[in-house]
Amino acid sequence: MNEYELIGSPGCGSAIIEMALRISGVPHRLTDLPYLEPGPGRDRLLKLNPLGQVPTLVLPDGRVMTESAAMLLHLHDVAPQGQLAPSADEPERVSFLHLLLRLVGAVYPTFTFGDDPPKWTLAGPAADRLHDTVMARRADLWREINAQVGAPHVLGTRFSGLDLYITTMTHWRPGRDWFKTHCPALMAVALQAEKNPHVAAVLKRHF
Ligand SMILES: N[C@@H](CCC(=O)N[C@@H](CS)C(=O)NCC(=O)O)C(=O)O
Repeated sequence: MNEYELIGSPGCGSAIIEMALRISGVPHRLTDLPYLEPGPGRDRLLKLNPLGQVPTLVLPDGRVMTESAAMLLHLHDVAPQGQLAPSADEPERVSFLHLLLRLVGAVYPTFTFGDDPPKWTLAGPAADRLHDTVMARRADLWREINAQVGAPHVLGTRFSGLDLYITTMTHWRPGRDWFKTHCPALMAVALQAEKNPHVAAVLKRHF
């Protein structure tokens, strides 16, 4: 079958890749799963992605990608008309790479380790401490990124896949009221991104 399969779940980071697929006009189908619930869906997901995470992307030739940043860069390779990433000769490329890796390498893991601390440590004071320290780290990271973003897009006048991360992740904890107060530049980027009808349609489906 000559289309991509995006395995995702409502409200998850798969929304970012769903937006990227739509904006780039790449033929795809969506498989939504209750990814944490035992069952045939999770069994299949674990075969494709041993971490059991979404998004997981199955390429038309059957190869599997399990990292959203890699998917974004790949979609830019196959459909550059989507403008998901600045090319190597564009000056915005440096900020793009830096912030993309900051989002997936530093911010995203705060959800992995902070959302359900007893999964990683003993329930009780150790879990409470892990939760509190990870939340503080997340707030520091968002403030740091807020200080680096341009307007109206993360990269200034140029749209990129970074805008898709921001508009999706501002829907996650600590939530949009917190962003409005503490990270107004990020909030402005998120609202600008929503003006794209593909982004708006995906946000409506997920949140
Ligand atoms: N580094 C991955 C992170 C993906 C991720 O953590 N996804 C969440 C859902 S939004 C998940 O699957 N969490 C379950 C888990 O980590 O066990 C990416 O950027 O795609």
